[in-house]
Amino acid sequence: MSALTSTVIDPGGYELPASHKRALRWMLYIGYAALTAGVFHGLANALSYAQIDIIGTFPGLRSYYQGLTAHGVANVLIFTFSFSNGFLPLMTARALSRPLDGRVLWASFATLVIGNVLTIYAVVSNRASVLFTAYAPLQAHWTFYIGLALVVVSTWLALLAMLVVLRQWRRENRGARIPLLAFVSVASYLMWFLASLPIAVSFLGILTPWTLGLTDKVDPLLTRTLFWFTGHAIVYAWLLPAYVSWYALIPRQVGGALISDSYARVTFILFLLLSIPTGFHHQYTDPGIPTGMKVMHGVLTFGVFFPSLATAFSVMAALEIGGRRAGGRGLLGWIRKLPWGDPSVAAQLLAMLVFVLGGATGLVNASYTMNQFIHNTTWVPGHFHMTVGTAVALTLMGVAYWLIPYLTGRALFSRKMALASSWIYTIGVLIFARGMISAGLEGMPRRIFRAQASYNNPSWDLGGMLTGIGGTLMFVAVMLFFLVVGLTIFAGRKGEGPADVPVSQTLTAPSRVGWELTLDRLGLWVIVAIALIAVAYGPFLLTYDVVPVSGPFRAF
Ligand code: HAS
Repeated sequence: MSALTSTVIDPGGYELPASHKRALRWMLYIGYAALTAGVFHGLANALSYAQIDIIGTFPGLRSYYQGLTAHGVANVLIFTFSFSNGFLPLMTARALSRPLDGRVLWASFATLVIGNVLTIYAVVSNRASVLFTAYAPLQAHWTFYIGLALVVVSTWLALLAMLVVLRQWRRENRGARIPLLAFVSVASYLMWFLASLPIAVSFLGILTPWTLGLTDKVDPLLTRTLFWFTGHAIVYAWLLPAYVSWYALIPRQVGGALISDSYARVTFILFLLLSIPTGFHHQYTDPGIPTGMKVMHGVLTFGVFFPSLATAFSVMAALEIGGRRAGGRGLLGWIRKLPWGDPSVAAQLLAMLVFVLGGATGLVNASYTMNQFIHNTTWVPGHFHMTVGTAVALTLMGVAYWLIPYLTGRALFSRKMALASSWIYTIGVLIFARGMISAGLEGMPRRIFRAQASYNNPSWDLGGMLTGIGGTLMFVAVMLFFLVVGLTIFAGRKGEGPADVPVSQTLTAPSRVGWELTLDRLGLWVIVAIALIAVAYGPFLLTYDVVPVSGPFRAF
């Protein structure tokens, strides 16, 4: 029990300059606005599986695929990265108690805005109905590729802002360990930086010249491969900001403590190393990729499963400490003692619980043979609505319940409404995913406009109906969330926001000697990550014969 009380406490109290807070706040607002805009299309897609067509009620919307593109781009690309651009630099500056470089921060903001405007133009004008998985042969307008490339550049600028402040801090604190909150924030975006290079090459070097008519034909398999090189790691770029909260904030919010500083660092280093060399598991069914390469990526996918498993143990232990400190007894009595009435905590606990199911379905996807059954069925959206759609989205909603009050200085408008939103969302996603998963096992294809499909199968009816019901509940929950955030910004009681970021305590201080010092050598880990990527992708890319066979298709 004494171990549960001896904790390393963050000194706290650093206040960011007001103009930095403003830039970070606006990036978060863009993210949460994208979440809200995207779920309107999400509702339409979910209802279409229940054979209810509301797509016609969207003014200016020309096809199901235009709506599906808008949903994917807004919810998994704009929401997640706008949030991270605001959240990760904020956490870094706060942990290092130093201001960010204001010019880089505002440059990141400006690039994000311009990228968004171009992307929205392309999607809204139906010039880019290529879905969020943008590769050949479907072709989009140049504004789509340049717009998304600029969003990526904005994330690089956010990373630069973090690296600059980290370098300054290291110069002034030679030999000191990087505070954990800063370490995990920087490691998250370092991984994403490496992962995002191929998609930038594909969008700017291959697809933009193609859409501008500078080249006639492109190689679809090459653009798919470059997309999935980035495209699997992207899911961890979405996940890691949520993990930053689960490791470095939630333990404090529940009155617990992180069990081990090094354990957390090792987990993030494993993500840096293993998130990227796994992309072929999205291409198990693609011809033209040697089976040996697919198997290697399959094995590494089981490798990247491990740090999430480790996270489950570590986060659970931190929660248990909190629950026991609050008087929880017995094997599971501590769970009831967690602060379920705190909407920020409740949202994130529910997100974790749903992620257990999301992770389990990921294992099925990753298995080379089982993947053949579920690939391109609704099983896959069932999986990813429990991962990015809940583990990430619900966590980021939970974070908003303290972060928006912290940045605006206004009290959360309604705890009850916020709590209701999280519970409705969780119930909704469980019904939704149950529908998608079971219908997927019956072979219902994903990405079909079932409301008007000329082929159908009665065995999909139950799954389709559950998808529609669950999706409607998720929509209602996000509307409630939007209301709470909007009312907090405009009508929350002034001067009542939290004074500080809830930085976790750790049971033991980071070691100042021995092998653990190596953990902080982020440059070294980046080099190891590059070496692993070279092993996993090098043989394929170096021997691949590029065959530009595909002209442009604008199908919808
Ligand atoms: Fe995935 C497809 C494999 C995780 C997202 N995935 C997708 C797609 C998306 C996506 C968007 O191998 C579709 C892309 C498309 O449009 O085609 N995925 C995995 C595996 C994992 C995994 C092995 N995926 C994610 C995450 C995502 C995400 C995370 C978003 C953020 N996925 C695949 C594969 C495919 C795929 C194949 C291709 C399928 C195909 O054929 O098309 C693993 O990383 C999962 C590990 C997770 C765990 C769970 C740990 C649980 C934790 C919670 C602990 C709970 C606590 C609760 C502490 C091991 C950490 C305590 C609370 C109390 C109250 C006590």
